[in-house]
Amino acid sequence: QREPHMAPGRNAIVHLFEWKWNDIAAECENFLGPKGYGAVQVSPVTENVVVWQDGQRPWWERYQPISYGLHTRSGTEDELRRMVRRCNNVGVRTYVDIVLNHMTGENPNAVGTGGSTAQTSTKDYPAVPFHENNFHPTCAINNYNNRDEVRNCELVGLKDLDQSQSYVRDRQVELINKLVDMGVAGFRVDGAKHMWPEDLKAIFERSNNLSQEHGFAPNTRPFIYQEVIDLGGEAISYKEYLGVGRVLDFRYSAEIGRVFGGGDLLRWLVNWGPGWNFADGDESVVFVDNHDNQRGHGAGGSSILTHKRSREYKMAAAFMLAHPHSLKRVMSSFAFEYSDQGPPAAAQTGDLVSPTVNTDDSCGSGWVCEHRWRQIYNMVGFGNVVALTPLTNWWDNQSNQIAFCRGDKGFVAFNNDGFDMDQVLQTCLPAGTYCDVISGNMKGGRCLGKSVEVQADGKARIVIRKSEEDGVLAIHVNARV
Ligand code: AAO
Repeated sequence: QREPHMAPGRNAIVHLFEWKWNDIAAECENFLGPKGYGAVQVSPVTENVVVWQDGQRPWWERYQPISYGLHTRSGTEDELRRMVRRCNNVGVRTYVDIVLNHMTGENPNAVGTGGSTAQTSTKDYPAVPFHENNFHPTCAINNYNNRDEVRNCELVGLKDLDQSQSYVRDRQVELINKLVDMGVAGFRVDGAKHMWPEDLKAIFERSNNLSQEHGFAPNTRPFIYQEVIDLGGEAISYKEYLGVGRVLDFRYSAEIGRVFGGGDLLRWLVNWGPGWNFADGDESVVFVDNHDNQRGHGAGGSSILTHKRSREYKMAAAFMLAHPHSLKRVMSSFAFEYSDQGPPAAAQTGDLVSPTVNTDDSCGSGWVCEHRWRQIYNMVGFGNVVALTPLTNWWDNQSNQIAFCRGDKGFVAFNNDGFDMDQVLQTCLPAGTYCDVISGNMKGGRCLGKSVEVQADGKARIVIRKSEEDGVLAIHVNARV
């Protein structure tokens, strides 16, 4: 089901990777709601096996369910329930990252975040319960050109559930419905490529309608977006999954990183969208980076831009959010030095540490919080102002300076050349003085960044110097001086 069910006027998802439920609830009220975010994707909610490795707990333990209880490092079931309600109350939807493909990997002493245990060598998970006969026989995925192997064997040794069994489906439908009844609006389906699309369809078709008690319209179905890594050249195509819901578009992530990382001229973005071999906008969810490819897992390799290359990253994120193509997801990370490194946590217990907030709205205590960077949250706001308007008046200098209008609501320009941009361009906006929301906020009617004077004919002098902190300028009708 492809409709995201966001509140009116909201359009972007943010992934608060590894955040605690209580902190997300507060973030919905203090920041996501006020800044116009439409939904939060949360880390897996199901109880997972605890993994200690090199004196710390890797982030990826969350992707190894040991039961369908809802007690994780992010908090208890009650805390999750309260979070979903508090976020819905301020117009922010919750999408749950759901791990249906598998349970844990091999683990001689498997104990979960809620105290459940499992006998992994015999595929015995008494807390669900799942037993050996609920799993596919053991075999490894080596060949992505063999669709049966990809779907019936084990992804990196994770015990592979057989979703064709009605018993397995029943347990998974129960999990989904428990979450939907809590007010959850959608699901990011982990490892969808490793399950048969007809099984996923059968499972999600049995989900309850979204909860009217939580403010959803009658007969509305949960939003589904699936992780199907398809860069081309493998047996499985993302198209097989469109009957279930949207797919995460990994080609988009790889290409936006390649272009803004300097691998191509910005002028070629003129036909950004299906012309670049992407899924259609209403079939996909797009992103600059995700929790895997920002650290070398999954797909995309070295072309992926992350917060570590902040200037290029902000330009790519601004372009994604300014452009009409598809539904956008913003990544919000914790700082890391190596790929297995877990989120900020207490050394002895592994309990998660909450993010702190600095006076400039950015985060501390080891959290990066890209979603709190002015250049990013103001472009989420820009996207809300220009929603549904077409892209018009494309301009470029045949190199790395580009600009375009979104109807008569917004205008954006980018300079990725090694020299200043200084041009008189058509902005499509009514005459007036506008505040560039990239270089500063509007505060008390004053613009703290650069101002742009739009003339009666809609033209304005647009300047982005190469020495500036950011290579973007964005103005819209809701930020007039
Ligand atoms: C951990 C340990 C393992 C251990 C295992 C079990 O790291 O050593 O064996 O536990 O004890 C995450 C981590 C894993 C972790 C796992 C469980 O990333 O390291 O394993 O939790 O704790 C494939 C899947 C895709 C998956 C991705 C990581 O298709 O679904 O691998 N992503 C999701 C989650 C992810 C999570 C899981 C799934 C599991 O987002 O966080 O894993 O729940 C090709 C295929 C892709 C495939 C990649 C990587 O990609 O197309 O489908 O992704 O290979 O194997 C070019 C190609 C591109 C290719 C890529 C990489 O870019 O164009 O197609 O190269 O070769």
